[in-house]
Parts: sequence; C-alpha cells; structure tokens
Amino acid sequence: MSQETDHGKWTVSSSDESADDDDGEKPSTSLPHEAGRGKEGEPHFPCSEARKTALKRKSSPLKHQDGSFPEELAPSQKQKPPEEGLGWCLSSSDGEEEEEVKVQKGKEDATANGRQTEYCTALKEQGRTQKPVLGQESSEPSEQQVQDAWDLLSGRNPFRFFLTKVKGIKSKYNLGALHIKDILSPLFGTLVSSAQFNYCIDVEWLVKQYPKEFRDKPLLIVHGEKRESKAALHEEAHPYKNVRLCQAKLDIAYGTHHTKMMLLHYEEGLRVVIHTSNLIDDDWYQKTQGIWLSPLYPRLPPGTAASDGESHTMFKTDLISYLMSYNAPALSEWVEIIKQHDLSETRVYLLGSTPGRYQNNEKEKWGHLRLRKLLKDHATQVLDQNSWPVIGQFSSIGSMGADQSKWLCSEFRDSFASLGNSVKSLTNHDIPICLVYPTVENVRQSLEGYPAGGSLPYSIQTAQKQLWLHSYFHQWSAETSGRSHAMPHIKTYMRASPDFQKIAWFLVTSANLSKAAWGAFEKNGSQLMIRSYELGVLFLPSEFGFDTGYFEVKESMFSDGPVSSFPVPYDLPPEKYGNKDRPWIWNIPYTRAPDTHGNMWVPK
Ligand code: K8D
Repeated sequence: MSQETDHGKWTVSSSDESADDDDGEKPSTSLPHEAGRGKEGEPHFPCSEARKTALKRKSSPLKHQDGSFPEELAPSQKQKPPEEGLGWCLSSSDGEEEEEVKVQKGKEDATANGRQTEYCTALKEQGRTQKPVLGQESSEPSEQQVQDAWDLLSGRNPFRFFLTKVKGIKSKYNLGALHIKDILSPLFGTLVSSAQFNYCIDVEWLVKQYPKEFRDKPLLIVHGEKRESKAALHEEAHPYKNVRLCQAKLDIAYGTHHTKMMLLHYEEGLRVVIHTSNLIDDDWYQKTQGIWLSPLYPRLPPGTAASDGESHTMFKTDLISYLMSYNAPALSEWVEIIKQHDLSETRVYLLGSTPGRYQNNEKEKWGHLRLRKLLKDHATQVLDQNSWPVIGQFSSIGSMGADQSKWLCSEFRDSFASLGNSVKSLTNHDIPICLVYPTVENVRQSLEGYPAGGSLPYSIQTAQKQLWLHSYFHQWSAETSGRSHAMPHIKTYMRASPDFQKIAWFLVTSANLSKAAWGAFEKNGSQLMIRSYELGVLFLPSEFGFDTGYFEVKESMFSDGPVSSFPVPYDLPPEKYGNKDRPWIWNIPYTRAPDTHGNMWVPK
C-alpha cells in the first residue's frame, strides 16, 4: 500500500491477515482491568486497540514540535466530565439562556450539565397512563421543558430520529439532541428493569448514567466478549449486584457483537432504543451518533394474545425473532416482556444481522438480503431511479476484496439498489455509489483531534489491499447541523435523488461497510454468511403517509421546514475527496500538522 504520510510512504508487511473479513481490527484480548491497574491511559474496560491508542494518546499527548496552532485551529479546553448524580434532564436551572461554548476561542466549557435544554418526553406521552412519573422527582420540570419535550417527540418529530449531544458546540446545534442521561431520565418512564446491548461497555460509567433512583434496578448487559476480556467485564460488573451479563454466542470467526440497543421496561410500559453509541463516556461526548427512540409502548391488557400489539411493519415479530437468535435464557425473559406490550405504533422496520450461514427461507431474514427484501416489498419505484445514488456513511471498513466486482458492486449494490419489484435490477451497474468516511483532515480538525480516530478503526492492513475503494469516498461534512467537527460514529445508508433533495429510504444502524456486518454469499449465492450482530431501523415513506415513494430532505437538521421532511444528519450532496485527501487510517502516524489540541498521532 502507499498511504502517504509525513513519514513518506508507509507500508506494512502482509503478516496481519487475521482480521481480513471484519471491519477494523479485533477487540483486544488483554486484561484491561489488571493491565490498567495503576497505569494511566489504560482503559479499565475491554475495547479495541484503536480505542486504547486514543486513550493512551490522550493521557500522554505527543505535542507537535512547533508548539503553535495553525491559524484556523485553536486548542479546545479540557472539558469537565459530567458530575455524578447531576442528571442532564433534572436540573433546576433550566429555562436559562443556553450558553454558547466557544471552543474556537479556547473558552471554558460553559455548558454546565444542569443547563442543557431538557427534553422531557415521557411526560406528555404518559398522558395515556394515569400515574404522573414526575411526582417522585424533587425538581419538577418547567412547563417549557414539557412543551419542548412534547414538540420534540411528537408532532414535530414523526421520525423519532435523534443525534447525541455534543460538548463544545453552539447550543443551537444541540437542539433536539440527547445524552444517555436524557434517555434514562425518569421523565421518559419509571424504570423497572433494563437491558443494554452493546460492543464496548464501561460498566461503572454506565451505572452512573442511570438516575440514582434506578441504579439498583435489574440491568442485563448483552455483550460479545470472550475469554480474558469477558473475565475483565465480569470483574467490572461484580460490584453491582443488580447487573447480570449475557454473552452473545459468536461461533463464526472474526464476528463481533456490535448491536446497540436499550430495552427499557417501565411501570408505564416499554421503550426500545436502537442507536450507534458504545457505552463509554467518549462515545457520548463529542461525536455524531444516531438514536431511534420508540414510542412508549403500553402494556397489553392481561390475557391478550401474544400476537397482539403488532405494527404494520411487523416490528414486534422481528424484534422477538432477533432476540431469539441469541438462544439465551436471559433474553427469553425479555421476549416475554415484549409479548406483553403493544408495539403497534411503530413505523420503522427492524433490520438486523445475526451470525450464521443462511439458506432458503432463512436467507432474507438478516443482513443485506433482508434490506433487499424490505426494499422490494415496501419501497416503490421512482422516476429515473437508475440515476439515484446509494449513499453509505460509516465509521469503519472491512475488507471488500481485490476489486469492486467482488462484493461492493455485486451483492451489496444489488441489495441497496433494490426498489420495488422491478426487473430493472439488470441495470444496477449504472447506479452510483457514494461512500462517506472521514478524511485525515476531518479528524485532525475535529473537536477531539486525532484521538477521534480511535473510533474510526480502518486499518492500514485492510486499506492497502483496496485502494480501488477509495475512489468512492466522500468527506464528512455536517455544516448545517453544526457537526462538521463532531466525528461520525453513526452509520447511515440511503437512496437519494440525483439532486439530493429526496430520499427513497433511510437507515440508521450499527452496521459498518463490511461483509462481516452485511453478509457475503457463499456456495454460489445459495447461502448468506454473516459474522456479526448488528441492528438498525429502516424508514420507508409509505409508513409515514407518503405515496410519492420518497421523503423530501430537510434543508438542515434545525430548519423549521416541513415536519414531514427527513433530517439527514450530514451535508448533501456529499463532497468527493480532493486530490490530497486520504481516508483516516488509525494505525499509521500523522505528525506533519497538529490537531485541535496541538498534538500529533503516533500509534503504538
Ligand atoms: C468499533 C474495531 C470496531 C467495529 C465497530 C465499532 C463500533 C468501535 C470498533 N472494530 O462500535 O461501531 O470501537 O466503535
């Protein structure tokens, strides 16, 4: 490979072949808990080598030689972590003017926790139930908060699609954004028990994200750690008697448990949250992450059939089927809870991946063939659809083979380019593909600086084998949502019109651009092999009352615009990489220019 850096051409031996099929590298199998003892910059939770490098570089930064910052960049201040116990949604100082955090000028982060605008969703939704959740709280939310919450999650947001709050940007760009503490706030419901599905989990941090009164409620953590890192996770969880762990089986090599979902069982009902953030502080701090919040699902009357409470999108059946695929007793308990609830208001389709080799009637249950089926059955043809590009946006990339014909422009495009039951799929080869992934410059100029690259684990070993792929690449840009400098860990896919004003569908998911996540054909296409667990939700126009076959794209995440237009979380049209642009690759050095903290990136 010839990725040019400040060190000239950076090449590696081809000895690292192990992770060939996965996105990025593997979770480390060292014992972070023990290895971390007494040592700065070592995480106390299992995570990837890329993330370890980022944590190490943050605790022992390598200052850029000239010690100055380039004109356009200035160091951002060290921002204080949220104080324990101070819920983002429970402050008494709400209603105050939100303060702008001027990172560019290096000012102290003035957005104290308690001053975040609050989105007190559940309150209005609980109109259906008799018991006001808020009665138990010491600080009642203001009418304005309730109104904001109502606006946010009801009439004004039919899609229920959110981004995470970002520290250090103008507060207007955090309107309608959520922190994990918002999601877990009592304003969303009175928690009885919960389940957290995720990849990278800091148990101590996670428990602190729950309001004090819910911290000892039963919490099930569903993860994919094995051996030493599983032992480390158990050690982490040991002090919390209410925390149970469930190891997702991963029988196929190089598979990982990427699914990010919360099941929140309340006195008032049930809520499902499908998102893209790991359960670690870094992922909820200065990144662009996606969240879909279900409505508050009411409990069905006792004695109703388990098949009741289904939505037009078959969400209940599909969620149960996804959970059953783990074959885990702890999840059967959650299936029982789901069966007791009415999920009929759900407007999205569930789209998951679960490890296995699928044939015949199982082939279309998961991965890209599931997407293909949904788009054939429930999306409609649009005029000139062959000129409508497929756009993929992700934070890691697996190995796609020696050229585009191997996977990207064959099975991947055939699935993502499906629209209605046409015979036109013969002409899929015209359909443009745009891939959005941050450049080195995007990362360097980001709020986090180079350490943001710890969650963009595209490796040199993978990249050097697929230089052809990079010609599809477009920069990360999110000016209209004020998030150009909040690096994406969100993954989205959509089909846009040639002028990018319309989209035929939109998907937010944990699935990166990899065969491990989406599946790859085996046995001449008679079998789909999937290595990892992934989960996302698909938005189709027909479910939101459009018979045109498309959504209008919202002009910006914050424009008032028609409520019916879709809030795409980055700038359209995507901008191609310039001649000098390179995709961010985590395991090579960048020393020529300092990042926003004045530092360089030297992994290892
Ligand atoms: C991460 C190392 C990874 C694959 C997926 C993810 C994710 C991460 C790494 N390969 O959670 O999306 O560290 O975020």
